[in-house]
This record gives sequence, C-alpha cells and structure tokens, in this order.
Amino acid sequence: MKQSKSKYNMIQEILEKTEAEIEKMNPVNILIAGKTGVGKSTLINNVFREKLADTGIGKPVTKHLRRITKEGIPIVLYDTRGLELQQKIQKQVMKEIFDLVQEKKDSREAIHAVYYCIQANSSRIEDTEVELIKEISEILPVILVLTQSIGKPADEFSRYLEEMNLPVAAVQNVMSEPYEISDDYVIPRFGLKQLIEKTLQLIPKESREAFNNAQQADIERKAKAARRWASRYVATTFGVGFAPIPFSDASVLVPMQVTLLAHITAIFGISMDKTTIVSIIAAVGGTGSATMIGKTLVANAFKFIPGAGTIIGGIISGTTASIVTSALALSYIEVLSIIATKEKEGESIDLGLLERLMRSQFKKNLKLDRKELKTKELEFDNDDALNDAYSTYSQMEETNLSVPFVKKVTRTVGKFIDDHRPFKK
Ligand SMILES: Nc1nc2c(ncn2[C@@H]2O[C@H](COP(=O)(O)OP(=O)(O)O)[C@@H](O)[C@H]2O)c(=O)[nH]1
Ligand SMILES: [Mg+2]
Repeated sequence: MKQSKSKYNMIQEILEKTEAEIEKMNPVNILIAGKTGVGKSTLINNVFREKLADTGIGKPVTKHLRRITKEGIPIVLYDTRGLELQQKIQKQVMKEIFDLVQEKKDSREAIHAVYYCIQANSSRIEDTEVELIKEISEILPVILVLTQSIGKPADEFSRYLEEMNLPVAAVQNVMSEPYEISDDYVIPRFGLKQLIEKTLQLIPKESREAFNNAQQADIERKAKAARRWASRYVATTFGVGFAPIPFSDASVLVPMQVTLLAHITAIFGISMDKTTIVSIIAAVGGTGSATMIGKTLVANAFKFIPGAGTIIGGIISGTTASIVTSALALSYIEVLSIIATKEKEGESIDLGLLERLMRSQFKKNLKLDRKELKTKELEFDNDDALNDAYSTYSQMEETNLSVPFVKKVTRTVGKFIDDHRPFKK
C-alpha cells in the first residue's frame, strides 16, 4: 500500500495531538503496598495498560519504594519492595511512605490512593499488618485488595476483614489473572472493574480522565467516556452556528476530524502505532490512490452516504457534517475497543480485518438517522453497538483463514460479549 505524504502527515498530526492531550491531563498517582509475592505486580499488569509493572520504568525512590512510569500513560505508581512485617522494617516503610506523601503533597504528584494487597487465602491478618494499614489510612485513602481470591474462603476472609472495621475506604476481592486449578478448570479474572469503580470514587475529579486512560480492565468505560466527549464535540462544532460549506471546500473539515480522532484516542487511552491508525483511517479515506490529498478522508467519508451524488457538487449542511462525523467517531471508538481487548488478552491484531471492520461499522453508523444517533451517543446504558462490533469482528476472524489461532481469538471475543451482556451487570 502506498501512502501519500499528506495522508502520512495527517496520521502524524493525530498522534502528536493525542500526545499533547495526554500531557495536559492531571496524572493519577497510586501507591501499591503489600508483602512480597501477594500479587502486586500481577495486579498492576492487569489493571493498567502495557503490563506497566514489567515494561514501565521503575526507579527506586527509597529503600522500599519504587516509582513506576511509562511514556504516554498518565499515571505514576509506587510499588513497595521487600515489605516484611517485622516491626523494624515496617517502621522504616511507614516513614518512607509518610515522607513521600509529605513531599508530594499539594503538587501534581500528590498520591491519591493506596491499594493495600493481601493474599485472600492467607485467611488471617497479622497484627503488625493491621497496624500498618491503620497508619497508612490516616494519611491516605486505602482500598484493601484481596488478591488471588478463590471461592468461599476468600469471601469469608473478606467478611472477616469487613467485620474488623478497619479504617479503609473499601475492600475488594480480585483475581488479576486467570487462575488454573486444573486443565479444565480455570478461574477467570474478576473484581478489577469494581476496583476501577471504587478507585474513581476516591481520586480527585481532575485525575479521573487520566485514570480511565491508564486502566484496561473496563474497556466499556473507556468507550463511554470517548463517546460522551465526541457527542459534545459534534454538537458544538456542527450545531446551530455551523454555516453550510460547498462540497469543494470539504477540506476545512480535516482539522476538525484530526481534533476529533486525537481527543478520542487520548480519552480512550490506547497503545497504537502509526500503521494501526493508518489502517483505520484508510478504511474510510481510501488508500493508494494517485489523487490522495489532505481532504480525502472527508471527501471519501461523504461518499459512503447513500445518495451522496446529491451532496457532491452541492453543499454540506451542519446535519450532514454531524452525521458523517458522528459515524466516524462511533466506528473509531468501536474499533479501539477491539484493539484494547486484544491487547489486554495479549493477542495479535490483524490490520486487514481492522480496516474491514472500520469500514463496515462506519457504513452501519452512517445509516442511523440523526435522532437515533443522538440517543446512541447520549445514552450509555446500552452496549449494543460495541457488542455488534465484537460479533462482526469475530465473524470476520472465523472466515479469515489467514489468521492463525482463530479459535483462541474467537473465544476471547466471545468472552467479551458474555462479559458485556446487559443482564450480567
Ligand atoms: N493466576 C494468578 N496468579 C497470580 C495472581 N496474582 C499473583 N499471582 C502469582 O503469584 C506470584 C507472585 O505475584 P507477583 O505479582 O509477582 O507478587 P508481588 O511480589 O506482590 O509483586 C506470581 O508468580 C503470580 O503468578 C492472579 O491473580 N492470578
Ligand atoms: Mg512485584
């Protein structure tokens, strides 16, 4: 596929704007504490994008605290190392945490919340640990995370802790990564979405956007935030004040679409390289054509509208512009949701399929009449659109023989659909 220079620049611009948007966000800062081996790293790797505990830059800030960051992800994590519960070490750790909290207080790096991790099958909690949790709770909101929770014993442990009335903000049982009991019995991940929900309630409003960007446990939540933003953008950009433009001037819409796609990418929070975005945009804008110019995306996008012949050579009204732009936004978000789910499961993505999916979702979303489009954007209880994108993609995979491990991939998508059935909520 030949990419024209201007097309390449549009992608470059989307990526740069996305980066700039992420930089503007107020980062969220979380401390993850707990004894060695309870599952802190596994929790971090599954709650946040890009296996942050393994691939992030970890810098020791004190003897027992490590600061983890990664370019492009608006979060700072602090991880305790070598936390043992002998009184001497515990005192040291507590002092290190206290000093850190004091030092960062009132700055952009102020710590917002603590995940204190205890292995759920430990079934009892030592007095020294209770002491530590109480002390940390005095200076920061703590969520007690019960890791590797399996069945009844974990529930009982959770109840036992609740009854202790510790001064914590919440208790949450989780299984961060599927746990194989035997070849045919696997405990799936659970509790991570609830952890996300509880965390969002504790952190300041200004950092919620960053947290949603950084997390990967609740893809639906990402999609909803992106849709909400896009719907407002479309309404203000192409609403009452929009003066109709001649189709020949459609290129004035290019910067708006760049802004739209960049904001969506930043709000959603997704790891994507240039080639992926090129494929998605190409699905709507077309590729390889000798006539490729900056306005191609817009011009081609309009051609998907039934009866476009009447538009070409005519004028683009605010209504038409908002139909096309909304469809672009919705299908882009649907495709991002699939990419994010694949990334979370550690599966590869077929760019050819993504391109086909983008085109087919775009066509579907264009057909929605304006009223329906509005409700689809504004009401977020309903995940039909996402589920539709998932089943379309999974059908494409089934019939696409060039994809290896088709079975495995299909199972994941099927699982996503199961996870998102409305009645499961
Ligand atoms: N399957 C599964 N294994 C887990 C989970 N949490 C922790 N583990 C296992 O427990 C071990 C220690 O976990 P790790 O995250 O390194 O603990 P940390 O020392 O607290 O960071 C690892 O080998 C993990 O495989 C989980 O949710 N599911
Ligand atoms: Mg670790």
